[in-house]
Amino acid sequence: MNIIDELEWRDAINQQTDAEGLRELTNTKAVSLYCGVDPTGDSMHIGHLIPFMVLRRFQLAGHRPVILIGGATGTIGDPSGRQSERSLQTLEQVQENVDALTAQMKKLFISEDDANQVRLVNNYDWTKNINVIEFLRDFGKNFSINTMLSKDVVSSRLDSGISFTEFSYQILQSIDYLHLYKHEDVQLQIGGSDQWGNITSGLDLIRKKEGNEAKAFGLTIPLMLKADGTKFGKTAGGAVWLDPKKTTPYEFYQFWANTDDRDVIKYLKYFTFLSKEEIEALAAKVESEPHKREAQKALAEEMTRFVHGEALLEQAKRITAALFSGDIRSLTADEIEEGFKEMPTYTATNETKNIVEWLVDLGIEPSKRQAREDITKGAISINGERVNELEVDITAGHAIGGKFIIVRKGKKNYSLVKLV
Ligand code: 545
Repeated sequence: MNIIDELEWRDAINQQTDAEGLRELTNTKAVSLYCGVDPTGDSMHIGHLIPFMVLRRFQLAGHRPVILIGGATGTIGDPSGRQSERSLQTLEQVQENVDALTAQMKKLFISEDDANQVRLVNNYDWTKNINVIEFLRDFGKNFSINTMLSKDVVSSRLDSGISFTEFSYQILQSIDYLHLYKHEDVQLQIGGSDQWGNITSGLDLIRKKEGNEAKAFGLTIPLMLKADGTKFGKTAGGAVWLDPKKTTPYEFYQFWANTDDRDVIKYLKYFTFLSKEEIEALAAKVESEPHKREAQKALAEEMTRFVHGEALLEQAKRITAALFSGDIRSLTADEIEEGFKEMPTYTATNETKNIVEWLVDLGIEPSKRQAREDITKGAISINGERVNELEVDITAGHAIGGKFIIVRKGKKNYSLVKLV
């Protein structure tokens, strides 16, 4: 299947500058293409990942991806999709983020096994030496203020205001595309739908400088929408980050595993590298036996493996299974910390105490009477083992890895007790 046909099947195309031309080009040669990211933070979240997954699809189809890290553009910040002016980051902050994002990109997209390697570039390299006269004469002269004002990014800010700095952002991104077109043979820029204005302004610059027959293209990817109308990629705890310190692999796995039946096939097409046949088989399962949630499991596995690797995927699955079966003892202290991050947490000292008193002192039970009742009816488990007697003592020996005791009240109410 041609890559454009594949993207169409996956519903991964929003706009294209020349659909026919791009289909033909991708059929006749290995095309170099790029997507950029600005170091405005130290990690991407799953929303940022989308166009880079598309970049990888091009790579798997034999094309040549370039990932651009915006060391220059990141010092300004893209006004696209924003209602208000950004505050500038310090140059040290930008550099730290460049380093963090470069490492993240390398981990995700660079593998020695790939025949056509990803190239990583930083626009600071060709932007830092442009002086102001050159900027205005060689580049500025090719931009019409009228056209710039008409772009969404700028027109939507005319009331609230926009600085000359942010207004000029599109020129910097255009210089990048021109540079990569001339020096790296890049003929396609892709990005999320918010990047349409920047991408087309780059194409205008290329045509002005290199002639109208210059063969260069733009393609954007739609924003992901959820069936229930809420914003994609957000959980109660905020965005779903790729950095395991911000979103643990277990939480990451759970995010995908909790996908609504109405969204899961859409996500499988959009995010995973599973084939059309595999996804169609999973779609049939959603219809015939939705309770098994096989499509959700496949999605969670594919995504967690892609972002965190096989070992952390296995760990996320072990935590999931232990929480489901109640077999807490099989987990290590690290796994408990990860799996119980979002659950109510209490701290206790390691002195020995009767369980009734212990539960009440911690605040897990409101009263001794309630604690006794729950224990007698078998509703309380410690580390996955039901406690039926009132005369049990909780000691330091209960702490898994010397650190954690897990209390379960009823079927699903877990609490994490940390010993200090
Ligand atoms: C800079 C110079 C270029 C080409 C592109 C750029 C970056 C671009 C931009 N992209 C967004 C971005 O977000 C910050 C991430 C923080 C870690 O601002 N002007 O850098 C997002 N991008 C991915 C998608 C996007 C876009 O990285 O394109 O649409 C989100 O899905 O918002 O020469």
